[in-house]
Parts: sequence; C-alpha cells; structure tokens
Amino acid sequence: TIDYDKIKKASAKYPKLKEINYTYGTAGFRMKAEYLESVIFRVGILGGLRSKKLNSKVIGIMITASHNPEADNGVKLVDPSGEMLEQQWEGYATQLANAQSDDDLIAVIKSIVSENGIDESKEASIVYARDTRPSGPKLVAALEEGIKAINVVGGNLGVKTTPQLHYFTYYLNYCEKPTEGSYEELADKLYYQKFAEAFHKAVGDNPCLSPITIDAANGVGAPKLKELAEWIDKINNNVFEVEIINDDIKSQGKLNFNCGADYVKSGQKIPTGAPLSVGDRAASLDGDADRIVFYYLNDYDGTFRLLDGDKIAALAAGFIIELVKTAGLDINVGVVQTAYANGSSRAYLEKELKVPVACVSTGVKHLHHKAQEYDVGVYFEANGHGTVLFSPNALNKINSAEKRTAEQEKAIKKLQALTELINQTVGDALSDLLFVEAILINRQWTFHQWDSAYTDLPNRLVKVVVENRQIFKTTNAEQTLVEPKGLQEKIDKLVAQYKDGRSFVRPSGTEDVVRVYAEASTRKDCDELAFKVAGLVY
Ligand code: NG1
Ligand code: ZN
Repeated sequence: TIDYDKIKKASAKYPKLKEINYTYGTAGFRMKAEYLESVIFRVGILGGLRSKKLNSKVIGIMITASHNPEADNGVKLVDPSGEMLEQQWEGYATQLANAQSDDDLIAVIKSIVSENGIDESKEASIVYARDTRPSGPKLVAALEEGIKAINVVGGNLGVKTTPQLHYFTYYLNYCEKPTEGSYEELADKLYYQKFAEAFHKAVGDNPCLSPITIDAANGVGAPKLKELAEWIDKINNNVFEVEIINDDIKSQGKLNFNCGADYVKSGQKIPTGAPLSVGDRAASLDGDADRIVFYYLNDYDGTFRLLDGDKIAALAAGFIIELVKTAGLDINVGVVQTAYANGSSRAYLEKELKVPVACVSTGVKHLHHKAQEYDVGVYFEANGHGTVLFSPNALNKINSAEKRTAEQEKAIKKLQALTELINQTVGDALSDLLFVEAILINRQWTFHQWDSAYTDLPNRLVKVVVENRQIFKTTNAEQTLVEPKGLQEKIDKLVAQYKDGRSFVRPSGTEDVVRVYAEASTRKDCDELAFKVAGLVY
C-alpha cells in the first residue's frame, strides 16, 4: 500500500526548486541536469501509480536528454506496451513536478489515486535505465528514492539506449518473464539475440555490402552497437562490417558535440572525426540511439548527400510494397510523416509508390498512433526517428499466407524477417540501421542507388527566439497559423512568390524558440523565403 508519511519524509530530501515551472513535453521533462532531481524523484512515484493503475504491469523510465548537450538531462515514462506514456498522464506528471511543497505533493498523489480509482494495495514494478551522461548516476539515485518511497519493485537496467528500455519494458509485459539472470544483462542479451537473428534471416544468402562507418555521437550507441555487431558476427561474420567512430563515452564534453544525427541533419554536414571519401557509406546516431541518418559523398562532384528519415521511409515502404505484391497478400501500407518531410519525398511516395501519406503534428506519439491505422504503417520524422508497425491483422496474414510459388514463399519469409527486425515499440537507430542494411543487401544497392528515387527540394529550418512562443497557435498538422491573427496570410503571400515554395511556422515543443521551415525549387529561393518568413515572426 501507499505510505504517505514515508513519501513525505523522502520528498523532503528532494525539494522542488521554487522558481522553475516544469512541463512534461513531447520528450518528457528535459533541461539542465541540475534542475531535475526533484522531478525525477517524483517520476519514480508516478511510475508506481501508473503500474498500480494498469494492474501491476511493468512501467519503463528512461533518463536521457537524447541529442541535447551533455549538461542537459531528462526523463520520460514508457507504458507497458513499450509506447510513450498516455497523454492524460503527461498532465499528472506536470502536476506532480510542480507541487511546491511536500504537502502539495501528497495532495496531488491523492488526487491522482482518486481520479483513477487506483487500488493502493496493488503490486507495482518499474524498470529504468540511463544514457551515458555524467549526471545520470545522481539522477538514478533520486529515481530510486522515489521508487522506494512508494514501495515499488524497481529493476535497474544500468546504461542502455532508449529503444532498449522500450523493448525490454514490452518484453517483460508481453513475452515470457525471465526467471534467472539480472535484468541489466538480460536487457542487452535478449535485444542482441533478437535483432542479430532477424538480421540474418532478412539478409538470407545475399552477398554483403562494403563496410559502413557509424558515428555514435560519443554516446551509448557506441558500446551497444559494438556488442550487437559481435552477436551478428557470431552467427556469420561475413554479412555486416561496421566501423564505429565517435565512440568515446569516457571523456567529458564529447557527447553530441560536433557529431551525431542531429548535428548532421541540421547542419547538413559531416561530423568531426569522420574522414569520409567518395565511395564510403556512413551514418550517425544520436546520443540515446533512437535516431539515425545516413550519408555519403556524391561520386561525380564529391558533395555531401544526406539520406534522412524521409529517405528511410521511402526505402522501407518501397521494399515492403514490393514484397506484399509478390506474396499476393491483401495488406494495405501507409506512410506517416510530419510537415518537416521534404515535399519531394511526399510526391515520390504518392505518385511513384502510390502509397497513402498522412501528415501529423510533430512528436513520435502522433506518428505512432496514426501509423497504427494501417495494416503496415511506416513512420519516420525527417530527423531520422521512426519505425514500421505491423498490425496484428498484417502479422496474421503474413504468418498464415499460402505459399503457392517459390517466389511467393521467398517474399513471405522476407516479410516475416522484417517484422522481427524492426523495433516496433519505438524508433530505434540500431534496429533501423540493420533494417536499412538488410533492404540494401537484398536489393544490392549502393547509397547512390537508394538516393536516386527522388531529389530533395532545397530546404531550411531556422530557429527564431521570440518573447513568448505560446502566442503561436497552429492547426492543420501544424502547417497553418491561427494566431497571431493575420500572420498566416502574410506567409501565404510570400510563399506564392516562389516556385515549389512551402513554409510554415510553429512553436517548438522542446526548446524555447519558434521554428520556421521553408523549401523552394532553388537554394537561393529557399533561403530567401526562410529569411523573409522569419522576419515576419520576429
Ligand atoms: P520540436 O522542438 O517540438 O520541434 C523536436 C523535433 C521533433 C522531435 C522532438 C522530440 C524537429 C523539427 N523537431 O521537436 O522532430 O524529434 O524534438 O525530440 O526536428
Ligand atoms: Zn534520441
């Protein structure tokens, strides 16, 4: 049961910083690490309440600030299925974090208990992990105090990628509960085993491609990818050759610094420590290994070519559609994007692949939920975060399909392998890496061949610091401003002056800025459009 005195006593050690107003946003709580101790203590309590509410199912908690600077940190909760925390509970998280005193905290807990009819006597359990940030251990200690205060069983997974935590949370709830071994080791072992085996199945006996260089952003992806690659080699060491760079997780100040997926995507340039030559293949992970972007140098002029989330979605959708057709299955495939997807990618998907494309608001949960509406839902944010969801209906059809010809049988087996190779709980840089590599191996494609499906329109994303970003209100999957009044009309007028022009403005959910996105048929036009729209906002 819940011992409110015990919570109150424990909470006294983690007083809320008076002047800060916390918000559980798109990526949970995220800010300078020193402001987070009280919040994370309280998140431990919230995890316990959520587990009790869901009949003792295991809740996941991840301590990370992803691609943000090393001095930042953050925390988010993961629901039993491995998905993000349900929206209504984000509100509870914000309420708990902002309770000013220990008494206020108790009052908020009691109100959550009564609003949800929570049975206080229910058992509860939580698994938690952190990335490699130096502030991690101290924050884990605060989390453990919160977990203890509400009398919940906690399983420390140690240092993990965000997607590993999601996957293990799902595993504990929906697969066989392990009876021996430490959770910390199992969360690695079960993960490596699953994805290494699925990779081999998906690759079949196709010849392997040239080595790939992975920039691990000096984060947790480095040691995890190294171990995963060893598992792959143990089965057959002739299939996948990876060289990991920016793998220094010991030195301070290196995490995400001038490297990683976010640096490469926003700057459209090579990370430091990556001497890239024409003919090389490379990719960058972010600090918690849930995003990946690929790149190479063009062989005729040596220019930098980015293969971002949109390109991954096009590759994945194209291959899956082909397999479904060959297999003769009645399965619909859809792609979900945000407004940041390049206009050319959308045109390619709709006109060439003839696949329905939905556009939703920024934030993984919006994409994930929309993707669940299709038999097979492919979703990727342009920044490289995404996955493919196979619905129970699709899995059923794939697993019970009649195999009339050898060709059909091959296509069905391949589809089966792909359903196992993609981490369906959340976007996962390591699983996505293997998924992309498996498709390229099947197709025997170079990066250039993959890239040639369509050419990105020149685009620009700029941040504008404004006095109050809350006054910017949007509709139409964030592509149209309803407030401040009159601003959208001005943007429309500007956009109309440029060939293939498109631009939209929205407040960021993770930073105190307004983002302006623009694309147009030439680099010059695009930059001019972005600059002019930013001028309207400022
Ligand atoms: P905001 O700050 O709301 O634009 C950013 C990314 C999202 C997503 C979230 C969560 C862009 C333009 N926005 O959101 O795609 O990754 O962070 O981390 O890349
Ligand atoms: Zn991340």
